[in-house]
Amino acid sequence: MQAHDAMYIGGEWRPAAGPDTIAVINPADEQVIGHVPAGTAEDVDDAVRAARAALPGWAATPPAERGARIAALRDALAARAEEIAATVTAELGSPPQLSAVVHAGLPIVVAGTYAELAATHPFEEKVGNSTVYAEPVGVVAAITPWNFPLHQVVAKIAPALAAGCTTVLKPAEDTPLTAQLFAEAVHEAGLPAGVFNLVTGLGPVAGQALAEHPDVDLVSFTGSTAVGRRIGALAGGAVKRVALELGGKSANVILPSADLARAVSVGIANVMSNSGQKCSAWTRMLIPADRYEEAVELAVEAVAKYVPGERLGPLVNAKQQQRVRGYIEKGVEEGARLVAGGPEAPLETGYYVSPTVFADVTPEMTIAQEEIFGPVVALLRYEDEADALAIANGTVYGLAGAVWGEPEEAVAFARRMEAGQIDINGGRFNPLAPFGGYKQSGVGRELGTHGLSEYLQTKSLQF
Ligand code: TXE
Repeated sequence: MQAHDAMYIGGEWRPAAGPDTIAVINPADEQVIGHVPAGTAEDVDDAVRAARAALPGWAATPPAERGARIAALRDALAARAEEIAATVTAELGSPPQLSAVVHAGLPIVVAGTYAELAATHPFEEKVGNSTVYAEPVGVVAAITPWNFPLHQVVAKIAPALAAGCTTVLKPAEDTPLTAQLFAEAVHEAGLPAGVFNLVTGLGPVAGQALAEHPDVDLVSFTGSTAVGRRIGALAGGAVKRVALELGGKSANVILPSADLARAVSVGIANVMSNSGQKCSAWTRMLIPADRYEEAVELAVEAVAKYVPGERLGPLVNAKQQQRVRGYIEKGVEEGARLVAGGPEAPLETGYYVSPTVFADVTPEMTIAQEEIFGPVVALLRYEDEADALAIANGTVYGLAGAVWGEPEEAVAFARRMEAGQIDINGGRFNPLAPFGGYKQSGVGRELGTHGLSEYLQTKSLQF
């Protein structure tokens, strides 16, 4: 794995201000695969200055031309798809198939949507006797997590660039190599110097410095609720724009009219994919009481396919492994019935967690309330639809969900759920559909025109 020992700032790889580095570890075998610089406030300042200097030129570039540059970025990512997939597998531990299709494939699609939206979005509209201009917010700070190392980056940087903003990225310390590949793609695509800048580093140092920087106009953060709250408070204090994409505890609601076998197997697959490290994972399965035991059997059968080290990758680091194993112990302590998996590590090497299913989970248990972020599914029973709705809406989160059943009933139920994105009978991913949370799952939306609007502010001229 070729790591840069520099920051990408102002269109070039510059040495970091300080000597410290961060070791990047392959979570499947615990081997160090590279080192990247641990950025400081000085590097962040350098990057923000470069972004500020590039702003007037990029903001004034015609949107169609910005779209053409983003299309070139998409092509540069596509040309590197294999390298990206291999890098994600090396630093996140995801199985090669998942890395190729999702981790490398999805961001290419998303970048393509913004190449097009930049060219077609109405940045200028007549409203009665006014002309309304959609203008870039300014310098954007993007702070991203490790669970989708490239997607999280593209879902912020592509719409920001389409809007005419300039950007500084601080990627997660666990997955900086994929971010460096992204910077290489930006360079190859010929984006003007300073439009995109990369500072690798630790969250509480480089991340914090970026979030607090007075010359940043908008902070877009995806990560833990704890850090999201702090960033939200900082942004509120400085009266600057903020977008927060935080945790989830999504409900997979199986109505009596559903195809139970399909709902259970797709539901289990949803949580096992990326080893459960997905804020939108349907971690609570809600099952009608009279079909409950049947669903438990189906879930146990479905989860057996996820063999650690084969179809199921490790968790990203030892801390996350410990955290998830702690939640499994908590589930047992609080009286849930373990029907698959458990807290013991399934393999000696690598940060693996056994695919785990809990039955007899009640809504107030910790494992039914808190985000676990691992391959752990809670099976809850409900008596009637009102009960199902109360359970589904009964957490502080509201990111995603699923409903299975007769289509009209399923839609009617979904409309009453407090969640931002819900799949009906399986659904199909749509890169243009807005993604983001109700309640404490966050503020703002990503993807499509809603994602673009986050990076725009309006000015109206009256005639
Ligand atoms: O998150 P952090 P962690 C949830 C998930 C997981 C938990 C902890 O439940 O178990 O969070 O994960 C940067 N100022 N999600 O510890 O610390 C950090 O460097 C500015 C959900 O990895 O929030 C990284 O770039 N930035 C989630 C990013 O924040 C700071 C995805 C996320 O790391 C900072 C990941 C600070 N003070 C975790 N401290 C999702 N919504 O998809 C850290 N960072």
